Amino acid sequence: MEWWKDAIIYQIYPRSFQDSNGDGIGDIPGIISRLDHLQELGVGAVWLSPVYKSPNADNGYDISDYREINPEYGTMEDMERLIAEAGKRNIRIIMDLVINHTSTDHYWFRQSRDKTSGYADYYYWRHGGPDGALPNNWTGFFGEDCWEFDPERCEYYLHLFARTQADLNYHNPAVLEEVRDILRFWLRKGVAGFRCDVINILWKDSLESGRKRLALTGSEHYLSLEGTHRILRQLREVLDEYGAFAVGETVFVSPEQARALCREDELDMVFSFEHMECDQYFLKWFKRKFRPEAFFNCLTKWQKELAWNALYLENHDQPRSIPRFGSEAHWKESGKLLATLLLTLRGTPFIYQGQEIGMMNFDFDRMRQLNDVESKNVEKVLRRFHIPRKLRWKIISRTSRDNARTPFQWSGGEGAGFTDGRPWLGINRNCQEINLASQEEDPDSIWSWYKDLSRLRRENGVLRRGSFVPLEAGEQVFAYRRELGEEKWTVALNFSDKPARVSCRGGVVRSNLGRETFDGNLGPWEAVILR
Ligand code: TEU
Ligand code: CA
Repeated sequence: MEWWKDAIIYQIYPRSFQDSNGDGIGDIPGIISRLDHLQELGVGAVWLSPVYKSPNADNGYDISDYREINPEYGTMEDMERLIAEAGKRNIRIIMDLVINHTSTDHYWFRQSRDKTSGYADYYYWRHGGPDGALPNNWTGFFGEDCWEFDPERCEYYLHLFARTQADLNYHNPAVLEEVRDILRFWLRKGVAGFRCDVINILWKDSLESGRKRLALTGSEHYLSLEGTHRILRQLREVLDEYGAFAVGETVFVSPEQARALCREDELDMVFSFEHMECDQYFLKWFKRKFRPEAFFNCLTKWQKELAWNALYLENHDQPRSIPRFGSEAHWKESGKLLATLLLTLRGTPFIYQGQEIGMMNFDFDRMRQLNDVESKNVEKVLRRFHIPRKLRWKIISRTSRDNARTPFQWSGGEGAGFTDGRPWLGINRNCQEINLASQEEDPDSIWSWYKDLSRLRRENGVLRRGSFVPLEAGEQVFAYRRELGEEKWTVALNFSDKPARVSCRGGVVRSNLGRETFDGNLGPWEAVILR
């Protein structure tokens, strides 16, 4: 039963969602206290970013025990209560499965430092070359080397991410068995499935040096290889024992590679990244002016080339979408326009916490306010290239993942209703203007629009299951139709500060400018849904 084709899924970054015990860190009891908010939004599932035991080098994406809850977030009883309380509201829980790597605090890694232990080759250990050369020339995702020397074992271990995130070696069959057991452990607890972290890089076909690249040298040895498909098929066997769901986070996939991953015997859907690259040059750190037409053409390509898409504009790795794809000057209209895009395309929409109230990028002004390991590592690289401090800050601040990780703004008061303690990451001072409480009573708010469109989608199969028919993808306007049987709905979105004209017509179902009839004229940042 493909419940995930009818549901809207909400992503929670637990550290920043709701603190319940005043330590300034979001936690599971806090999430439970906010389930009515999610029910009101009409979500069918929550993707919970990692809550497992972790030293927090990468805020939980460095796991030291897959079967223990990080005490900062609560207890296993809290987790079981969350699953139960969500279930009472028909909200499924999806766990974040991070199995490309573990923390170097993990028992397996600590044991593997001893060459004679049964865990010796759970990871990739290699000797360096002569005169201290690293085992190969690969470069990592966080801008640093991929090899760290361990003085105990006197060898290097591979880490494509932070140095305390050691890559697991799937050439060792014991590793996959351990992972299958971890899936069963959580499926037996009643979770509905998993969001699979960087799942298309699990299999490394060799550790040979690769062709020099500007980023990710060596990625031809692990990106979307056949070995990864073999692993996914063995994970799917366990998922099928429980009728469970899996969405893959698949970096750099093409539609063709995505199709090869989205199959009965592998993943249900994948997050692609291409539409998130329309405001950058070769790397996300080198921003360029957002190009709406490229964005529309990319979305159209993926709508046509994939039977089913995971739809997203924000997550815990991406800056906020209104300043990026919309307009700060037209904050409310463009926030609603982006919501309309997300909730009327074909696929499963993912709403990231705070997106439903139009939260914006952080208001920090210096590096020491940041937490994100990726931002800190990249800043070190820029420093090595003698980039001056002001320019370093400009490059980092526009792209840093911390933009999406500032605490949820529930209300305008001290602590924004997130905490009455000292928050682990700064709360945006705009919480006076942007917060849920001030929007709940306002029928014209971004929050009200998300709720309304969520219901519109729930009540109209054409939005959930209809086909996608492209109409216009120009400098300003993106227009498309959704068709199911006799139902033909048109969506027209003006991604610009200037009025626009479109040829499509119809009765107005919704307009974010409150228009009652439609004559083909779209105001700045106007979104219309026509029938
Ligand atoms: O992200 C994988 C990843 O490649 C992103 O970090 C990407 O490089 C970039 O940040 C977005 O363009 C996953 C998790 O989502 C991320 O939070 C983790 O840091 C990473 O894997 C390691 O687990
Ligand atoms: Ca807390």
